[in-house]
Order: sequence, then C-alpha cells, then structure tokens
Amino acid sequence: MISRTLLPSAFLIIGVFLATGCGPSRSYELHWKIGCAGTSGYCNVESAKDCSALGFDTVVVEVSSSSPSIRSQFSCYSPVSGPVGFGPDLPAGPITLSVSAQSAGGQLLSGPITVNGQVPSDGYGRINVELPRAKACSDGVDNDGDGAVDLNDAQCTEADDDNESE
Ligand SMILES: [Ca+2]
Ligand SMILES: [Ca+2]
Repeated sequence: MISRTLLPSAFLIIGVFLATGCGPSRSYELHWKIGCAGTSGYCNVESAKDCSALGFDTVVVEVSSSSPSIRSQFSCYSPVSGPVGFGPDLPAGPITLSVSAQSAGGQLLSGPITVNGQVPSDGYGRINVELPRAKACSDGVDNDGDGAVDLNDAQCTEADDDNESE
C-alpha cells in the first residue's frame, strides 16, 4: 500500500516526465559525412550498405566540454533520420564534440575529430562534421573483391597502405 504522503511526489515526478515529452532530446543535431573510398572527397552516407562498404558501423560522439564528458553512440546511418545523431539535454552555450567512427568490431576507423557548436537557449544547434575514410588496408573491407581483407591481402604491405590491389 502506498503511503498518502508519498502520492503528491509521485504525481510530481510523472508530471515532469510528461512535460519533457517523448521525442529525442536535442542540445545538438550532428550531421556527418564520411570520406569515399578511392577519392579525396567526402560522400554523404545514404544507406546502411554505404556504411558497410566503407567499413563503418558506429559513430561515437563525446561531449568533451561537459564534465564529466557525455558519450553517445549512433548507427552510421539511420533509415529514419539519415546520418545524424541527437545530443543529450545540455544548457545553452558553446559545446565541443569529439567524433569518431568505428567498425562493427569496435575498431577505431576515423577520428576523433573535434568540432565546436552552440546550444541555443531555445531548440538545438546543428553541427556538421566530415570524417576522413579509413585506409584501404585497415578498413575491414575487401576493397578489391579478391576475397582477402586488409593485411590478409598480399598487396597490402602495411596497415597504412591505401590500396589492396597493387
Ligand atoms: Ca580493406
Ligand atoms: Ca582484397
């Protein structure tokens, strides 16, 4: 049986929960691009297939300007929202994010890249980041389709090598 003195605080907690809503909390809205294989430019990742072709699985974002820092992980690409991640509730003001990309196995493939943004007093701040692609001989992908991946491919001499076929 619930004590009568506890009931008002229980209602207060429920009220606060409803007031914050059910949508994603957004201090920032981070949009990323990832470097394309075989080019020096960046591509938008538009499908999960694009991510796996590049070896990326997860984008890790750390709000390094918070103490302690706040870490979030996002899928490389979301069919609903695209290559985007939403920040936790944070007070208005400048923020610094540390962004990196990992393989499905948790291997660091790109970054961390430091980006600065601003949380407005109302709403959220949009932040763009460009993540360099991983080198062909350390991206976990069979880039030339010969069945051998990275250093298992005879044409890869070292992890920093950027060509699996020569
Ligand atoms: Ca590779
Ligand atoms: Ca290969």
